[in-house]
Amino acid sequence: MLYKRSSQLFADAEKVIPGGVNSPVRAFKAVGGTPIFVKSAKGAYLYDEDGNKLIDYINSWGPMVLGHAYEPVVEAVIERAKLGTSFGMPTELETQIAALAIKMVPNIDKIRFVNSGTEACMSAIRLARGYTKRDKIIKFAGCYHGHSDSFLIQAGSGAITFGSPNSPGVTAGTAKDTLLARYNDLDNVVELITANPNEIAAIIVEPVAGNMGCIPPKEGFLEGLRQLCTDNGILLIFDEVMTGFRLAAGGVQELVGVTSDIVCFGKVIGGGLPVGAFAARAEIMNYLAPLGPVYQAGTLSGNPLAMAAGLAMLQALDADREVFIRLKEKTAYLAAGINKVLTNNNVSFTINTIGSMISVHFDDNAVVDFQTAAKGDNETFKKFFHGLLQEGIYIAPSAYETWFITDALTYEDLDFTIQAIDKVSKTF
Ligand code: KE4
Repeated sequence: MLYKRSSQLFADAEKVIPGGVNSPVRAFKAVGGTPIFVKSAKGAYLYDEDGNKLIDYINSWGPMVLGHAYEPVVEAVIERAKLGTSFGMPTELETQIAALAIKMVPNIDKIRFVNSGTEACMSAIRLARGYTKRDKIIKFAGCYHGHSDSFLIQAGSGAITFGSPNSPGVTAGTAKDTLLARYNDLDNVVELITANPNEIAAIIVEPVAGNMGCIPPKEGFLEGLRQLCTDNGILLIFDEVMTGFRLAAGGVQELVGVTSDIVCFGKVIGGGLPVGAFAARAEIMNYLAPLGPVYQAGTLSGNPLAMAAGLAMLQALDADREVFIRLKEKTAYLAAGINKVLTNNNVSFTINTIGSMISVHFDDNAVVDFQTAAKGDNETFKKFFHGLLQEGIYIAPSAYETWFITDALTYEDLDFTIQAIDKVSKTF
């Protein structure tokens, strides 16, 4: 596979865009090399600027759960664009997609649309703080909720000190209100709650973590968070930007039967256009302006094109609930195949998977939190990434990401991928 034109395009991009990309993970910093520039995509395949065809296991980091250029979504956007692209005024479309999301997702009465997952999570935190009149939040090391200041925090030494900024530009004043816990560690959460009585507004969690690779919740973890929040007047926020409308129609709340107080969405809900959303029962959502005192706004929130794409996507998923079973079966088939070939080739690895999310970690140990995810051998991962790329397979350019399976993948694609992994892993 040659990437001559992508390399030239990247050099051009670097002159006018910081790092040549509009989102850092695209720059291949974790794996080396230069990013692939996409010309087009259809179904399970990307077509890059050098004429290469790649099987896509990222699918825009999750949105393309039914494959790229999914006909009903494309048609909906084309037809809607002819009617005007943005008004800054309400449209019936917003009510239609809101009503459908509320039908599909448990325990929500109202939903507010925004333009990204970051905006959804940022707004959910503000709403929780306004509703509870408390300042602090708990998040988990390795969970990513977008680039809002409150989330760009890493643990200070020890488990119950305040967070410290892990990005310049985040103030100490902001960091002090973010407490960091270890994922899948309820005792650690109890420590934080005990050390900060009546001060914690919310616990925000990826109910299935996807930003340290894929890390499912341990048995009882989410149930334990639910009970701790209920007992301590804390709002439980499920960040389902990745998992929403992907792991089940009703997301992880449906999958595991644990309800959050606020749930955040992104990715799939926009059908590939910029949409985020946050939702809750009415007594919480009614705290939002213009009804309540918590301010939140956006010029392009509820944008008609984005709503048309999201509505077409949700309608397709709602009409064919079997898709979630197909996605799970395809992912399980892929996981079994990878397990077989990596075992045969004496590779140290762990595969984490749930529903249509999967990640491969080059370490024998169980990967259950950020600390264990960080033990993966990144040099092997880099060989894995580039080896697969040469075979025409595009996986996440970072060991701390999840692969997103699309229903457009065929079993021939999966077999091709497994054979490529067999070939590449023989070189480790
Ligand atoms: P956006 O602002 O990127 O739409 O969503 C932020 C976000 C929030 N919550 C979760 C669980 C997320 O995974 C994300 C964004 N995911 C990353 C991929 N790990 C987006 C890729 C990127 O940053 O370019």
